[in-house]
Amino acid sequence: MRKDKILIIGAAGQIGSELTIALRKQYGAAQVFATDIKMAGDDIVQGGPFQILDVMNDKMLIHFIIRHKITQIYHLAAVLSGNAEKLPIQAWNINMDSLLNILEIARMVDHIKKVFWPSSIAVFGPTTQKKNTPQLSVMEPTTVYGIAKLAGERWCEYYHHKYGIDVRSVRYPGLISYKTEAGGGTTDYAVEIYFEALQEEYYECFIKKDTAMPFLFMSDAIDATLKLMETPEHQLSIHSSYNIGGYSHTPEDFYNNIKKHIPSFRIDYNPDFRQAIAASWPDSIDDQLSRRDWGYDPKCKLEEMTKIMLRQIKKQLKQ
Ligand code: AKB
Repeated sequence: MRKDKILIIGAAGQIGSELTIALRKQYGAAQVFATDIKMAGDDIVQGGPFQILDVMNDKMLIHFIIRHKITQIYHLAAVLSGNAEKLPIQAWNINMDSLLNILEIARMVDHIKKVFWPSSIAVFGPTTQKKNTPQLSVMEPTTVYGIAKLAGERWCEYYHHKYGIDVRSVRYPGLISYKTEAGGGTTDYAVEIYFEALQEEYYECFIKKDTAMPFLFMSDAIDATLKLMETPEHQLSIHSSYNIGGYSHTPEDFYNNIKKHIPSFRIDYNPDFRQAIAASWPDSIDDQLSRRDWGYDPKCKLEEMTKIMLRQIKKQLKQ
């Protein structure tokens, strides 16, 4: 078993709740310290060390990291795009200050070897090439979440160049998962639609039917994250954040796919403020650098994903 000791911040969230389980399998449960500002699910709390921890409290954070001799940090806590638009300054403060807390601690504490921090397709904006968006591109995000992610990427690269911090990141597209419902994002409709299809056989979608965005199933997102973190540092050419694509879909694609399994499923489109956010993001992503540098290779396409989502949510609803 490896000696790494891993801290996960945001272990109760959409990514954290699945990444914690995957990391515990890989490193051993006792080595992975799951934390969040709120209580996590039973499998996280009972499957290994869990503690309530606020990433904004830098004194408690550094104390925790030194006491447990943490060597890797996964900082997943964030206010997502939709919620951030409602409280822009608070969202900026939380998203930026928490990252800077982690980067500063990584600079000061010798035993921290690696940091993972997620960026997002939200770093792009309406002036970016929409289809097959390149790694290096025009970046003029129009959301507070996107502005913070772009600034965060710059800080990660700055800490890498100036202090040699090994911080790694990917620009996640919309993530689709059944375990924890997404919270406050623009791509959340693609999770909600499955829950509503099974519970109500009806969904009112807040994005227009033909607006495309890139999506990735959670198992591929977890796989990508672990792969990037395992790659020898000298193979990495990007120290801000890597583009990772997935599969480009519209709400209508999800609807038509679900309808194959639930013929009575109905949908209405009632776009809200998140439509403008979705319209400003890329349709699809060029991820050739991720494929070349660390072997990114997503597998789960829409048909397969729909089968898994419906099967797993049905199981959950019965419990
Ligand atoms: C959101 O919709 O805010 C997130 C993201 C794409 O970063 N899922």
